[in-house]
Amino acid sequence: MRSNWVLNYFHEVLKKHHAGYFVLIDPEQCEIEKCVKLASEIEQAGADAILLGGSFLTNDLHHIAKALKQETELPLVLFPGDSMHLTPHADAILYISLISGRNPNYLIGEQVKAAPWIQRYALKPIPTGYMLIEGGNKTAVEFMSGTTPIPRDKPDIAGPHALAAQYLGMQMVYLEAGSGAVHSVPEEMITTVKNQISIPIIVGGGIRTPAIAAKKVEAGADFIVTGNILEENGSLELMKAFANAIHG
Ligand code: 1GP
Repeated sequence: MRSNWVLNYFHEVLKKHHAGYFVLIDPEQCEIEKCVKLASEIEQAGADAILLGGSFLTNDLHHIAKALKQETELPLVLFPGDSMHLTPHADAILYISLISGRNPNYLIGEQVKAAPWIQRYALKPIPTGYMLIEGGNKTAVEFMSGTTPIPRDKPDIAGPHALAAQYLGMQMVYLEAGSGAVHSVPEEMITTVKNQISIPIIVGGGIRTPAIAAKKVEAGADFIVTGNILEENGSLELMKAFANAIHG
């Protein structure tokens, strides 16, 4: 039995719905009143958790996380760009290692700097193999991490990366095309990865319609993340449509 209640909750979501829906709030784009309203709508829409994070941060994460937490019962999960993106006002953290890259700072450096703070803040760490997949444009995470994404037509390269994550003991794999990607992660790659691992797969980046989200789930995605599309067009109806498409 896992002692991490957020990870347990994710597995309960998968038992109940087969696939889950995370909505990403980028604190850098967050005007507090708008974000608090969005958090409440995310819950009403039937999403399963809120991810909070981005590649670059100059806003006050403590203030934003505290306000979001007061508004919603959903788990608030940090999705950090680096070891400075931490706050005690969240429930958990995707403890990501950028395994598609070969930059030691994002493989282990930031994780070491963050570890004592995660302990101090009593955040539940969710060890996650983070894989950047070419999405048709240069994304913030590619630039900030100085790593090369896996080519989108090379599922045979993605598969062993995901398997290595599982063998290293990671609890999830995140296939990331990057926020605002022109092309989302190809279904063929999702299926190839799915066939090689048994830990849940998160897929995000450039997913703009519920129909596309449903295709990713059909291909093998366990959790779908949307960010930009809601920040741009944030609407309860659209989020409901995503939640329904993903939950089937
Ligand atoms: C980015 O996967 C997330 O890390 C979400 O991407 O903003 O393109 O939906 P979008």
